Amino acid sequence: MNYVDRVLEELKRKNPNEPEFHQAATEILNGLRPVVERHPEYEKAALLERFVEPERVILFRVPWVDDAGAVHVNKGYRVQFNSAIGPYKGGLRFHPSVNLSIIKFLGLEQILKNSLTGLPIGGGKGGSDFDPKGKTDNEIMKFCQSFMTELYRHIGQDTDVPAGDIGVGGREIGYLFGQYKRIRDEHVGVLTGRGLSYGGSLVRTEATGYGLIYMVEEALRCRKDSFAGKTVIVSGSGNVAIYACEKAQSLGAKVVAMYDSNGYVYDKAGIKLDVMKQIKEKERARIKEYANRVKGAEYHEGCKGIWTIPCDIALPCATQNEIDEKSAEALVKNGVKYVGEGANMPTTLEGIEVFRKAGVVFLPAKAANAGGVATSALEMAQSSGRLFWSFEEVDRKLKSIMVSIYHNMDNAAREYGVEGDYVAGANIAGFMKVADAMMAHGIV
Ligand code: NDP
Ligand code: 2IT
Repeated sequence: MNYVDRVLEELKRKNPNEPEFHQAATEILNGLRPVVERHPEYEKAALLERFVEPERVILFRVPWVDDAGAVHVNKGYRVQFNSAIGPYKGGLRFHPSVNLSIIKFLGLEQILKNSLTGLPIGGGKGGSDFDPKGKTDNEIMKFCQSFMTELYRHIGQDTDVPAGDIGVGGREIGYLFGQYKRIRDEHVGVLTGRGLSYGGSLVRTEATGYGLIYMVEEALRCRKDSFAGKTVIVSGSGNVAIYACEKAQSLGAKVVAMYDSNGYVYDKAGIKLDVMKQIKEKERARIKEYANRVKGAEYHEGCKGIWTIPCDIALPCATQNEIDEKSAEALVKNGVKYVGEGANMPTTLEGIEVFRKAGVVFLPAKAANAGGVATSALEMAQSSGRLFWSFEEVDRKLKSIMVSIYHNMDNAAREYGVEGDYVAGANIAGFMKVADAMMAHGIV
């Protein structure tokens, strides 16, 4: 049996019941087949076996008391996956679906994503099965304080630097930072996505969505095309989705549909982002509200239908596996030309295959959504240097990072004989730097 197949088989045997982790590992290792063929020394050093095994997994109890005085217990996670090229870096996800498989898939992806940014950050991920929906501000604060009361001992500005992800935004980072500072008595860049008054960076809020659009824009530009006049679907209506929508609209695209986990809105005239921001960012209400407020907009229960709306460009920005084989087929049938993944692993392996066969330009998550973590690394740089860069300066750096990532994955795909296959290209380009560092460090 060849090296990659053997490692994948062993991984599935040693980590049963972790389907998301298996899926991410399969996608990554399949892309690395030509690399390990060219580098037999990797197999001798058991490099892939070490690469897919987290350096450390931390699991902890998070007890908290709600406003009515009832006691709740959630699970807390931090997977410190790989620190070969820098301190562990990656978000925290608060969502009832969170389990070890999901945190490990996200952590594994994060290693290569962070490497692709070209900045010195390793890979990690964490979170909790806590459900922030319907909780009061006080309950969110209580939960965040309890979570940090355990997490603080495992993180540090040169060790592990968490940030946001699903269910963790500016408000949660504020509460987490407040508790860290109180326990450690240190005002340092231990978390990113901080508020601007206490060490945050301009553009971090917009970074993942803007970065996604900068990459798609570069892919369009290289094909002598642009966003102007394109019909776009953006799934989700959270941090990534809102700022992807904003930047796409500013470049002349028409975003016609978005969703939350209950259903989608279809607005043929183009999403009114000020209304969407009011509902989602300010009121934390359901997307259904949009159709009550905007004339001509339709609301449909359930999410899947969004992918049957004709579009030129599809940007899944909500969660894993939101585009399955059927949805991919519907998109292709309706003429989709570009798919840019704002969420992590939003397309199933079968869905990716449908896009590949149809010749859709497919920009995979670890490249396309790297703008968020790249700007987190810029926040870390500003914290260490006690600096504060202007919006324009951070935005310019973000754009140049996204354009470089696009060309690095494009070149890697060419170099390894899989031209145009950006799934393989991103995996290869991200892996080479990590592999080099791991080889230099010896067997650790
Ligand atoms: P938010 O919590 O701000 O928003 C998440 C959005 O996705 C909400 O609209 C939410 O709907 C929807 N959603 C979540 N789960 C589901 C589901 N099971 N089915 C349908 N819709 C769902 O998160 P972000 O915008 O920060 O994250 C979105 C994606 O982008 C994630 O995959 C994340 O890992 C990825 N990402 C985020 C980065 C960041 O900087 N924030 C960086 C790189 C990637 P509802 O409100 O109903 O739950
Ligand atoms: O998936 C991701 O890259 C993030 N959630 C952002 C991580 C970060 O550290 O900014």
